[in-house]
Amino acid sequence: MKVNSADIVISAVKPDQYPGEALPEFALAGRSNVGKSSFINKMLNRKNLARTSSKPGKTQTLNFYLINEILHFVDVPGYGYAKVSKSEREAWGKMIETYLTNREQLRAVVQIVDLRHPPSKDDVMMYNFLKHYEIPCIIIATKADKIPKAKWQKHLKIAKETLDLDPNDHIILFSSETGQGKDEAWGLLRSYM
Ligand SMILES: Nc1nc2c(ncn2[C@@H]2O[C@H](COP(=O)(O)OP(=O)(O)OP(=O)(O)O)[C@@H](O)[C@H]2O)c(=O)[nH]1
Ligand SMILES: [Mg+2]
Repeated sequence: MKVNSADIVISAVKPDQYPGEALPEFALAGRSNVGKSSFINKMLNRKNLARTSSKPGKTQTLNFYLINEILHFVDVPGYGYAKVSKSEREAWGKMIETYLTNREQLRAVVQIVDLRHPPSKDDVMMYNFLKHYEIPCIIIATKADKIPKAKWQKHLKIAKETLDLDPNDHIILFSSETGQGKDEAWGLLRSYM
């Protein structure tokens, strides 16, 4: 996919703020600091359009990006971030759940996991949540650049087993550093458009 234009449209916290257009939409999901915003930037060839940080908890709202005037990416706050208050965490959880379970435009969720480690309990919960609501999902195992190539397949297998991945679901090796997996990810996203 050749990205000619990519801009933030709105940072939303509730449904009446979501963009009104009926464009296909893809939302990110994943642990805080796993690399959701970095994934968006890599896919769009933009350095810091989606704000990233080495500290978890950077993304705090639902951030809608319009791409080539034909689709939206939605950046989402990460889960499992211990340093926010319980009430704040609950508010984020509600905001994300409301979005994921009601948004008609949502074509698929891109769930990001860290290839270096087995998926966490929260990752498994998120995956099961998507399955329960029959929301199509694409799993991205990112930060592949951080482990030797010889270990990729072993780690991928652990990720599949830990998530108990549906054989129909795809998991893609990815790196926001090197761009590995980018074409494959676009190919899959296209198939949902
Ligand atoms: N080496 C490497 N670092 C990455 C990769 N993806 C993300 N990072 C780094 O991981 C950190 C977190 O990235 P973000 O994209 O901000 O993570 P996030 O999931 O959006 O985090 P929250 O917004 O807090 O939920 C940053 O320091 C990124 O540079 C990757 O593929 N490889
Ligand atoms: Mg982020």
